[in-house]
Amino acid sequence: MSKILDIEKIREDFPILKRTIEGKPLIYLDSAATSQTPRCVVEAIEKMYFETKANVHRGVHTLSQEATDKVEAAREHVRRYINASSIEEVIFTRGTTEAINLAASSLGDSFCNGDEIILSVMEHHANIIPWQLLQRRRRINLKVIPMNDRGELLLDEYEKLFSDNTRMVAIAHVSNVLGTVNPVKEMVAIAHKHGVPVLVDGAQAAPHMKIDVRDIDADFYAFSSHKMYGPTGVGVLYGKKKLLEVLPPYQGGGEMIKHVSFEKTTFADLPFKFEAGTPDYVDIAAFDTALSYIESIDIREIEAHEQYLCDMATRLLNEIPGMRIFGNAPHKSGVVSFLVGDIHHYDMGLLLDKLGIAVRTGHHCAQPLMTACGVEGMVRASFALYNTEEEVQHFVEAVARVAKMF
Ligand code: 7TS
Repeated sequence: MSKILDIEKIREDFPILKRTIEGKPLIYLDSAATSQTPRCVVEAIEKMYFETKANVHRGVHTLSQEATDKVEAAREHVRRYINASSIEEVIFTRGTTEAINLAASSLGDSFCNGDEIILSVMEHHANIIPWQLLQRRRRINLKVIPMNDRGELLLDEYEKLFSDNTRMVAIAHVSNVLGTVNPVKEMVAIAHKHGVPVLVDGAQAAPHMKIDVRDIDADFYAFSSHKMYGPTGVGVLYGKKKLLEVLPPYQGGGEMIKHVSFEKTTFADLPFKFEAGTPDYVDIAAFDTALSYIESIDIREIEAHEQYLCDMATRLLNEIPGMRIFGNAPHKSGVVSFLVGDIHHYDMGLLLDKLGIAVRTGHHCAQPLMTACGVEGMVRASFALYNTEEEVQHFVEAVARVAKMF
């Protein structure tokens, strides 16, 4: 029995969990796609709209200053949360996808034909396509770290991929499909030995474990608020100050400049150089509340609870005849991806939905990984702090029931 968190009390914070689907209580097992949002975060959004809505970083009037203070307080909170050295290293974006596009686009300016970027086979498309788009501007090559049958990256093979032309490594901290927690600290150390910077895609790590960018020594680290009980439309790109300082801006527009003339424009200091236009300041302010919510529970307890549910789901699912679980690394975060016999993932997802259970089906925006696993899609259950043992039990019974129908 998991005694780690007072789940019933936590569930009270998430009104959506009281919903029914097809007359059945909702069992939400798709938090890796997007997590649900506690009442306090929605209230923070409402309060901002009703009391403090004004554009930020401009205007001397009180509302604008209050709104600016909230955004900058959120930035300081993110800094603390990931243990960055300074707020200049915290850039707000629309999400992980935009954060990686920003990094790839700005870094790409200095890449030359023949340069190489190392990615892994388990990357989400958000950490593949921005680098492929760069290939339109520069004839760079992508090299791919392979994995073993358990879904662990092969570090020996990784080391062999480095050459004099390697300019960048971009890897997921946690796979959104396999749940593998990659040894990013070790992988960063290997890259740094070769003088190569590393971008870590933390979209699936930041909601589940303590992130310390300085301990990992990541050069860039990207994540999304909406997977961390926060609002949609907000993400973060952390970057080491000395690297960000020399990168060109990603987008141009208001608030990212020092001085503009038609002859010559100079850019604002960090982090504003990378934040063109009006940011999603309402949601950034509410992200601050989401981080406080996580801290009020303690990320280590959340991690232990999710680990417990994941282990339980894996053990019970494995008892179902024909079950194939993808990703069996010893160090896994809270997702279980699977197929049963030759039941199409889409059919499984639809039938589970009829039983009130929300899972994700398909290629999970990781088609190269699907190809490596020899499948077109999978069913994925992902866990968050509000899921219960009873839900896992119901979910496994439902999968077994659907399996019997075919
Ligand atoms: N990187 C990883 C590892 C992800 O899992 C995702 C989203 C992203 C990047 C992109 O994040 P976004 O917030 O910019 O969209 N992953 C998923 C998923 O697994 N199911 O839906 C979205």
